Amino acid sequence: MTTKRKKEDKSPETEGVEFARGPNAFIERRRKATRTALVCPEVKSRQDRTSSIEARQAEFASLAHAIHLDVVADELVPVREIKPATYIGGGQVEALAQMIEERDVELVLVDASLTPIQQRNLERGLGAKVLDRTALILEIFGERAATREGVLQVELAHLNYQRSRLVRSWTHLERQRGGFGFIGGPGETQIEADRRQLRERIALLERRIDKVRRTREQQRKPRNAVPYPLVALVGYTNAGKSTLFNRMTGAQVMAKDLLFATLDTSVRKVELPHGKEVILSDTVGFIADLPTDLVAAFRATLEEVVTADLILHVRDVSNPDHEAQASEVKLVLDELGVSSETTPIIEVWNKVDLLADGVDGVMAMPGARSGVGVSAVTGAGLPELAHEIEMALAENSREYELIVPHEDGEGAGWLHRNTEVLQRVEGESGTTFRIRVEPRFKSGFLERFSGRIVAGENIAA
Ligand SMILES: Nc1nc2c(ncn2[C@@H]2O[C@H](COP(=O)(O)OP(=O)(O)OP(=O)(O)O)[C@@H](O)[C@H]2O)c(=O)[nH]1
Ligand SMILES: [Mg+2]
Repeated sequence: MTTKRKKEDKSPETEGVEFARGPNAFIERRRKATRTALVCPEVKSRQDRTSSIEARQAEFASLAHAIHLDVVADELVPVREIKPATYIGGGQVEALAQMIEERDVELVLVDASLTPIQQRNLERGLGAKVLDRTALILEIFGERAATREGVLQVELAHLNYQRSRLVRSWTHLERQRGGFGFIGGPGETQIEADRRQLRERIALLERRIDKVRRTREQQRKPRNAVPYPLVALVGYTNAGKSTLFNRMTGAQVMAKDLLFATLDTSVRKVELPHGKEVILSDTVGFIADLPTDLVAAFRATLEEVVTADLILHVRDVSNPDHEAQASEVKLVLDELGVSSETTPIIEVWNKVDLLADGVDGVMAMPGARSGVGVSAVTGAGLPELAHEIEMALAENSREYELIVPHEDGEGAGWLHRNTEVLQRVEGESGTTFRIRVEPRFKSGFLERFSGRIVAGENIAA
């Protein structure tokens, strides 16, 4: 890991507060990797999953590897009916407990969302620490977060997760959880004290995030004000967003065969073949069952996605499960209030080099007609992608002609800052501008200039 969280932070807003003390790690970091067992419950009664159990099991293993655990067992457990007390059946708990004892397992990761009661009962029954999928994802995010805002957001999500779990009586495990108030003995009073401390810390974090965000927004303004269209890469984790971003911009964002390699947003200016310049942004990847808290926490970081003029949905079509992954991405976009109704979306079918028939093979896949087949690694299909981007932007940006009176210097300034000025002709009554407006500036433009538009769309408006 290249980006380690800073131990000390001496900026005014954090002075006197020690960052590293927050309860933002569930798993102790030791020199020797934790001996871990993975448990993938295969729930028979659940029909909502489109992905195959094998794909899901492989993904869960990748998640565990993303934080360098020593995986000594990987069990598929059929579940006919979810047990309120232990999630899996009693006999299965016993069988697992025996395996855990034999292999000296310290940590059990369950690919499900466990209730606090299930978690506690499983810990008792298995004799090892138990974490669910949400906790594992939080753990990865906690390790990856590099920017101040990222660190704060992840800690906040962590605390909210813990708060919902403060119903248990703390057992021997509290030693392992370390730091911050979980040290005292179990019992009602301790839980109350923990709860109060959590509440206070959450409030503190929220205030601090708010502050960081305001600073960031001020810094962001100049960039947002550039009249270039904003193009955002989104997609399932490991789909190849960063590789494509690097390929298109010549940047050096970390791209790795690692889930959640990217947590923070990068932006770069790119010139398209016909000279049009756009701002391209690379963001955090999505995953099935992304904790809602985290989606909410990363809303601000995902602002590029929310305000984008165009979205490139990157799909790893070499993954047999890419249909299900695409549906998960759409669910998260939904949560962010983004859909093809609000923003044009181009599907980028990536990694065609791994398919036997390359781009042709991809085009034969069901649903591929709406997408562009590319390989971020070999560069195949990238000229076509650039063309599609140009087309989509041309279709969605609008040209207008309007007259701005000479005395309205501020109006002319606004046009120069927020639109692309294609032509400018000085006349007697004022300056005639021919401009192009990107969708995200359109309402501001119409509000300000609707009475002066002489040609273009919505003249009547
Ligand atoms: N063969 C092949 N591999 C690719 C292609 N694009 C990306 N990869 C590989 O896929 C892995 C993941 O790529 P990234 O660019 O890090 O993926 P990402 O979508 O940014 O992933 P996160 O940041 O984790 O969400 C890396 O090992 C890349 O080398 C491609 O077109 N072909
Ligand atoms: Mg990435």
